[in-house]
Amino acid sequence: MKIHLLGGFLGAGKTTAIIGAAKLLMSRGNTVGIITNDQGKYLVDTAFFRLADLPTVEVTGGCFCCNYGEFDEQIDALIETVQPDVIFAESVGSCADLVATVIRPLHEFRADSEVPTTYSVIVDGRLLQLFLAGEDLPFSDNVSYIFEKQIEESALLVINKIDLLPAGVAARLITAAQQAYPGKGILAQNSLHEDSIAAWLDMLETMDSVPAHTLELDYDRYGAGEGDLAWLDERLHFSGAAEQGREFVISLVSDLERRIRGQKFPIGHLKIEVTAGTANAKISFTALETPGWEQAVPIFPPGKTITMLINGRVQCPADTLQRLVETTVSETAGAYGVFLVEEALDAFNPGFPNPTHRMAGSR
Ligand SMILES: Nc1nc2c(ncn2[C@@H]2O[C@H](COP(=O)(O)OP(=O)(O)O)[C@@H](O)[C@H]2O)c(=O)[nH]1
Ligand SMILES: [Mg+2]
Repeated sequence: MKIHLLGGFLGAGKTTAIIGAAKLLMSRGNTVGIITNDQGKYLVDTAFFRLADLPTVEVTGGCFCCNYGEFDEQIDALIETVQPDVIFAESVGSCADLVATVIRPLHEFRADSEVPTTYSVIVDGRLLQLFLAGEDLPFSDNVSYIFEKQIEESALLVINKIDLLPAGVAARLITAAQQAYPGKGILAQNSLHEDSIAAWLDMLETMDSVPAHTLELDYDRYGAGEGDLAWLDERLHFSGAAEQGREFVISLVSDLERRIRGQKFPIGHLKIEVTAGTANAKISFTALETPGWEQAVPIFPPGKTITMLINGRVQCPADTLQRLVETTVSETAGAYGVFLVEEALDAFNPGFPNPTHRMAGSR
């Protein structure tokens, strides 16, 4: 068995890369299991993996590092249920210091500690380009500090969404990254493309992606950055949208995005999973615009209840985010004459990270 741990900022493409890799490995006859992780209780990523028929367990209510025992139990749960050849574990996008707090404890404490573990840090190529050009990222200084430290920690840096950059810009970015980070493995990737995913998997087979050094991390700044990003998860059911289900969903989601951006609240990640009968969609917004997202929204079968799961990580106070979301939902439901049931709602600014273990290198 192997464990591939993924880190990297919110919206960088971790879930997308895992789905591509899991499908590819399964087509080669491997058994795959997935562990998701986030601050709240109802996770869009888990729903999304399960919709893709991938065996998925989760660690909720905090990151792997602060819930190491739960992470360890979930590895066992996958071993008991699916006996995976490969486990992919996706960490919270605002998390850093995973080598010291997750990988070294895995090697130290697990009976199967000889299990090869890899660590990939995924970065959105467009944000990396801004960062290496010395421009400000669209986040507070403390949040940008987390972004920077995640990259610094990596031994394998995956520059993702390379397809969104013109070829010349992409080539210059790769050169700039190689110059800025000598000694790191650097891979440019399009996680929507099978060949590109295959190249990443080949690299994980052949290179040691776990750094031997320990990241120097100012936990005060890291904790402040975590706290700057409010978490919200909300599960909703809408009935009575009749033929207008698609328009209703598009109207609600665009209003939500417009109002958040209108307030100049930076979006780490805003993910929405919508299902009705057998139709479903995942809509995803990150710091940068997502043109054409409406195309992912199908026509929902009339008469079916539309269930929506919203996960937001937005730089603002949690109560402000909660009010904004609740107002948008109720106003849009009112405008479409849709009957709304709120099943669950939680919003908070995460507390200070307090890892279960922190083990310094060198391995
Ligand atoms: N064009 C393009 N889009 C991508 C790529 N990887 C991820 N995305 C999109 O980026 C958004 C965030 O991806 P996701 O995998 O959820 O990010 P995560 O938060 O790191 O798990 C989604 O809309 C994805 O479809 C890529 O390589 N190319
Ligand atoms: Mg994800």
